[in-house]
Amino acid sequence: MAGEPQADCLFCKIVSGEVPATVVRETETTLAFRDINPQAPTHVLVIPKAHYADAASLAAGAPQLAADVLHEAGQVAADEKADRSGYRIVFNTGSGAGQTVFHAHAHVLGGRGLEWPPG
Ligand code: DGP
Repeated sequence: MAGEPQADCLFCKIVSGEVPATVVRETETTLAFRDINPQAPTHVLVIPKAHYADAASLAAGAPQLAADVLHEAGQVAADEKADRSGYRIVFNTGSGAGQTVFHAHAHVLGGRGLEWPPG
């Protein structure tokens, strides 16, 4: 059920502590941790602690929580000083767009020049 922990979800396991991660920020509702395969000097994932499969279902099912994730993404960028030169917040949505973990997450990418359009 949306919002409930999923036994087979990697990011739910990071929330519970079963799988370790390098956590950089935490609130009551969100967790931010470094991506295991960084694509930029700053590459942090911000997730809702509650399980939603992707950004759209998060926004539809829990709009305040979606706002919390966006707020924390901005805070991560400020903490990492990525906001000085610009940064990107990315929600890959669906396997065709590169989503591999089906627990909503914002990638916060910064610390280098970022091209447009993305690949
Ligand atoms: P996406 O492809 O948008 O679903 O992004 C999933 C990201 O999750 C990808 O950039 C790699 C990252 N990732 C996968 N497994 C782990 C893990 O065990 N720990 C951490 N910290 N990141 C992970």
